[in-house]
Amino acid sequence: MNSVPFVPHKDVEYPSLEEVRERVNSFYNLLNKRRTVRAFSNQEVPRDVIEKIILSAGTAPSGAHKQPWTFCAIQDPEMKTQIRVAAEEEEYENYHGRMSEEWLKDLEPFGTDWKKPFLEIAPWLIVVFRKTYDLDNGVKRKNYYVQESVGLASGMLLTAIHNAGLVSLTHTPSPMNFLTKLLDRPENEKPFLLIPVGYAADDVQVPDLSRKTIEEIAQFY
Ligand code: IYR
Repeated sequence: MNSVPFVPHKDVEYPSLEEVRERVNSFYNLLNKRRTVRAFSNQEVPRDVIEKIILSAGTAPSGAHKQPWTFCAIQDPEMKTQIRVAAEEEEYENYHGRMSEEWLKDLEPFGTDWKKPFLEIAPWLIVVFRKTYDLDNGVKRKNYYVQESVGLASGMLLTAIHNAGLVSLTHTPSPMNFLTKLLDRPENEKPFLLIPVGYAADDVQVPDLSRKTIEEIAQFY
């Protein structure tokens, strides 16, 4: 049997309660400053930074440790233009009939429309793909809890981007299958999220939103 040996977990820590409190506070304060941004600067971000952010996302837990994700990082201007054109074609249809009145009303506070200039302006686009199954020399291998696993990895990707001092947008042009084609991905990969990454534009504005309270989001038993 091809079993994986167990080894001592050397990196386990036993911080004092005081330190635990300090850490939960400072991490919350950091994450609470994250905002989704729709106006990017074209200032470059080097590839090694993006690689480390992707490696951070790749530390996420996954069903049976299958790591069912591929992160496509796009810097090439021509490819970004192709993605913008294809995304705007879909979004035009979404905003002109495919989205319900209720949905359009819910989006009003964000000022979104079918135009997606950030897809060309942001220095990087990261497209997260979920691997519905693995292909092992043409043989199909099952993956488990793919949505959950890729959702976790994407959350960690956004956290790593924010921790780096960069900004991101969780963008979901719909339908997204044009990304499979443009990026030439195999049939076992489905687009999950399209995430522009970079620096915010100098004059960036965000909607004045508040987050739910602990009472609203948690129940203790
Ligand atoms: N995908 C569209 C619409 C959209 C939908 C939701 I839900 C949002 O939170 C934001 C936008 C777009 O990107 O404009």
